[in-house]
Amino acid sequence: MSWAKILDCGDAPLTFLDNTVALKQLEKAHKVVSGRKAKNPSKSQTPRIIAFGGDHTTTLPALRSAASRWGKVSVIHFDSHLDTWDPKVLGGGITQYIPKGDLRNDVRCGFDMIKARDIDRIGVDGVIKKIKERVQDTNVYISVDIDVLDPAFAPATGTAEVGGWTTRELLSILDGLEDLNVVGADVVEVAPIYDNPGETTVLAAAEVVHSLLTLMVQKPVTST
Ligand SMILES: [Mn+2]
Repeated sequence: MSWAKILDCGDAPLTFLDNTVALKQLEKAHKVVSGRKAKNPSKSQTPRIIAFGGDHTTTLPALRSAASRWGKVSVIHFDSHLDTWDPKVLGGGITQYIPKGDLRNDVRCGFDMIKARDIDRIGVDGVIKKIKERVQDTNVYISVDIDVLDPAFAPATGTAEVGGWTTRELLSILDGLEDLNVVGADVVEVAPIYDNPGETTVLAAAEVVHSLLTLMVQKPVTST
């Protein structure tokens, strides 16, 4: 579509010395794009951003930034992990598995869940239908942790989990989300240093980004 312009905004400056400062840096960097309004709302679109991780922490400041521009946003979160663990329960561990209370906190955060194996029961169309029923016509932020794919399709990630989706399944689901008001997105947890010589993971990630971009281009959204 001719109206869309795509711009590489480069890397966000990020300290590794202090997580709190790092989160603020990322939010500030995100706002370089999401802080802008459409120059002329009748003729141009509000800038939207797709961020690349980094680990999944990068989604939190991106969401804060997106919310400051768009107000309430629905989050569609593709991941083999919940990522909603209560920090008080989790303590200092980053990948520590806490069986009790995990789901309780996920529900408290407002998430509904579609499990990886549900796709065998309800199919790609069933997954798309459930997502669309959930978010309806709200503004949507899509976060894709590449570990939602099976390690056969995305080995280059920090916490791979077997039994995930194929790349084709994920792409078909993303493409099925056309008509949603996608106001922001990210692809995270890609660790190219772990990739194989065929670069399976980065190829998958690039195609996921392409699908996300297509969703944004197909459905212009303008903020007030
Ligand atoms: Mn994950």
